[in-house]
Amino acid sequence: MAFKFPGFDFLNLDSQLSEDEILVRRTARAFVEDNVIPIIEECFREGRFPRELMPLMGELGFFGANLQGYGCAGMSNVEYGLVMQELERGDSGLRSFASVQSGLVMYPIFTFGSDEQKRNWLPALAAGEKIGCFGLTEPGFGSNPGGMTTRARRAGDEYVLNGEKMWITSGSIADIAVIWAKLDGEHQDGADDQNSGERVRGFLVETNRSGFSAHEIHGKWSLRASVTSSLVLQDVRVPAANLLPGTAGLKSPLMCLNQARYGISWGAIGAAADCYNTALQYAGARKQFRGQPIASHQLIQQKLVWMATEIAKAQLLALHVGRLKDAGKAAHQHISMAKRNNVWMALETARMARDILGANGVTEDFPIMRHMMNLESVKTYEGTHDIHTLILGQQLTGIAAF
Ligand code: TGC
Ligand code: FAD
Repeated sequence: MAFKFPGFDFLNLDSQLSEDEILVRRTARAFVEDNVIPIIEECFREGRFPRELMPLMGELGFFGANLQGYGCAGMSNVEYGLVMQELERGDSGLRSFASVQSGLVMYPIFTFGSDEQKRNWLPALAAGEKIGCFGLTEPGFGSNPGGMTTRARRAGDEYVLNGEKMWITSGSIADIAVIWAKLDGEHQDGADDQNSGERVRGFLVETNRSGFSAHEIHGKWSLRASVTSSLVLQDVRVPAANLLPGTAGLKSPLMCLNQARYGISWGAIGAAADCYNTALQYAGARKQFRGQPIASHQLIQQKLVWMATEIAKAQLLALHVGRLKDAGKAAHQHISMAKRNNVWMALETARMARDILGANGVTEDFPIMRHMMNLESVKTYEGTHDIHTLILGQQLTGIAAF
């Protein structure tokens, strides 16, 4: 049972949004209401990614929304954030798909790619006709991607790639994989093999190439409406033209992560607002002790007030970072603060909201437990909560504690 979602705007933040921004949010909210809410519990239960929604999402301009040209919608970063907020109100898995397609596949092609790569891939990715994935994490290197062992070796007019990637969103449904690998042959001393990211480069790997295989990871209790896979690259040969020519070191994939982390900071607000709204409505209807609605009890009100305050603060943070990003002034540490805070806030909100629903809260009749399980992944991916703590700690103290 899903209560009608009225949005959340305690601080009248809509007064800070332009008409275009409100229109974009309305469009994304209607898309979620009409197309996602009716099917999402079943998708989650069945472990099914709703691929059938991709063409419509493409038509609505949700992929690569904040990029210009090549069939992209050319939205501002705030508009892009509002889309992510609405998608994650539906389900984190859908927002995940859009984050990867937009921030981790289209953004690197747009930013580091050749004209030919942009022309070949961006329009089809924007339309949702082609699907992309982003391979950075490896079985042995998650928080520390600089240690990656995937290698690319130049052989004539080709590169040969070998390695394994893990936990890759959309991996086994992707047409194209952005693979991060260390380039062999430039430094032969091996001294930087352990951890340096200097030799990291991005490659476009068509997933039908010989030696490439993707294997779906089953058994997740989180993001069940999203595909997660491992990738194996065994002597995969790609033309030299598949190197993303603008990539230069670990900084390049980290720049992509900024795009996705920024979107998550908005998305988490959507999940939190859905949990809060469900708890508020439920508390008004559910009666315990002397026929009183549980909303009349002080401890319930305290929880609702905590949630509403934290969601409002998270909205301010996301909007401010979005405005900074639109002005070209967002540092990656600003984005870390927003991702870290807003995902934590959403997970705490989901747990409190679940509590307010009592036993009903653990069922699929309400969206809270699904959001909560999803948010456990969101807390971990794109830099764990604690890694963002250390990024911010480094910024404050000047000391890297990784
Ligand atoms: P470090 O030496 O600190 O940095 C290397 C160079 O990069 C610069 N830099 C950044 N630049 C842009 N954006 C950022 N966010 C940046 N962070 C660092 C840095 O200034 C340096 O530049 P330069 O010029 O000095 O060379 O690198 P390190 O190896 O010590 O690692 C730093 C650390 C731990 C912060 C980083 O590796 C990290 O962020 N780790 C977390 C890994 C992560 O987030 N993985 C995400 C994988 S993708 C994913 O999860 C997708 S989920 C998608 C979904 O379904 O929604
Ligand atoms: P680890 O790095 O092993 O960390 C384990 C624990 O140790 C964490 O609590 C961490 O905070 C802590 N820790 C690690 N180092 C330190 C330290 N120095 N100090 C203190 N604590 C530390 N990756 C991709 O490349 N592409 C994707 O599309 C993608 N999609 C994903 C989808 C899902 C559903 C999930 C769950 C993950 C996905 N990931 C993806 C991987 C994700 O980015 C990693 O899981 C994440 O970066 C953490 O890496 P790890 O799981 O190896 O944990």
